Amino acid sequence: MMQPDIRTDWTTEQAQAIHDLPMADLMFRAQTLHRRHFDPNSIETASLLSIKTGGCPEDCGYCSQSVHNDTGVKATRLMEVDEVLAAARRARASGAQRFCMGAAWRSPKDRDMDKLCDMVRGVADMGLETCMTLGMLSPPQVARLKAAGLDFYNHNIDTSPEYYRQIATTRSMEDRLDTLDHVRKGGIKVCCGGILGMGEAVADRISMLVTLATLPSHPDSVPINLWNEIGNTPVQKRAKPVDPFDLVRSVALARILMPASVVRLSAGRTGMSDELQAMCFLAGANSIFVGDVLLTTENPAAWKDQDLAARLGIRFAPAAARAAAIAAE
Ligand code: SAM
Ligand code: DTB
Ligand code: SF4
Repeated sequence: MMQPDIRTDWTTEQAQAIHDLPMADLMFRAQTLHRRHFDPNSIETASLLSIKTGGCPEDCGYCSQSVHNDTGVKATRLMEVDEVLAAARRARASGAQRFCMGAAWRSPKDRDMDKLCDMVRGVADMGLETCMTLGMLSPPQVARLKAAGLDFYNHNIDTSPEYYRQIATTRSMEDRLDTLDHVRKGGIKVCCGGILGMGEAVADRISMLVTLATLPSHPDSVPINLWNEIGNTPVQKRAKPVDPFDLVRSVALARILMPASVVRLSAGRTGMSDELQAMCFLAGANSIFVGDVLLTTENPAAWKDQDLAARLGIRFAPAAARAAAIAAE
């Protein structure tokens, strides 16, 4: 059932006005919506595995895995299914609820599809939620992954439509939106967000969130990544530190524009203080990646996340279950 505070007709002006509210008003509004749709003391955990690293033909200016960026990341072949399943088992044992598999491709080759589908089936059989990020997908590829049991597909718009060309040229925002369309129409849940700190203006962050919030339906998950420094990339040259309060404002705006979506505080947590992460959770972030590495960069150690959760009285629990419980109240 569509709920009254779920809107897909947000304007940039409305979003800007919310973003610029005095912090206490912004946080109150975000918290009110957060508590209406989610248990505010629960956080979802996802684990990432790079199933095919480096050697990517795309020129995304932020990425350690692009052949256009001399970052020292070694290209690997697609992992074997049993290696992936062993990693998923370890992730489950360490408490992850979702297992996300990422490949550095412009798009998967049809010859890889059998292996990818076997990975999805194997991970789903372990009782983990499944997510993949493989680049652009055609509708038949979506249908195959859906039939194998893929729950989520991650495909970020990364930045605003206005700033996009500064970040990547081998693909367009329209290409990204097309894949998102295929994924949504194929019945796989959409995970879509972007990166802050690539030298964009605050207006670009607002525009990116409005773009997400005005898709035909809101992404089920919205990853907010903070630029994780990668030397020798075009983005490293233009990157500007994000004012921590502006990060909180972006998280709160994501929560307010897309109240029933899970907002994931994704890359960049190693550079955030505990207090900043706590403010992001108060502003409506309710998911994190757990595990020592993301794809090629560091993530906080498990003990640090467990310690922070304990100090804040946060439980790690799947979002779907608690959203259903709240809807049934
Ligand atoms: N090839 C696939 C694609 O482009 O969709 C998936 C992999 S890609 C690494 C997944 C997302 O991670 C990117 O869309 C971007 O938003 C985020 N990301 C990549 N490098 C990052 C960095 N250095 N800092 C923060 N986020 C980053
Ligand atoms: C997303 O938005 N963030 C994750 C996931 N989707 C695939 C990836 C973050 C990557 C950070 C850079 C790296 O580790 O290479
Ligand atoms: Fe990196 Fe994905 Fe861009 Fe390839 S398509 S360069 S893996 S972000």
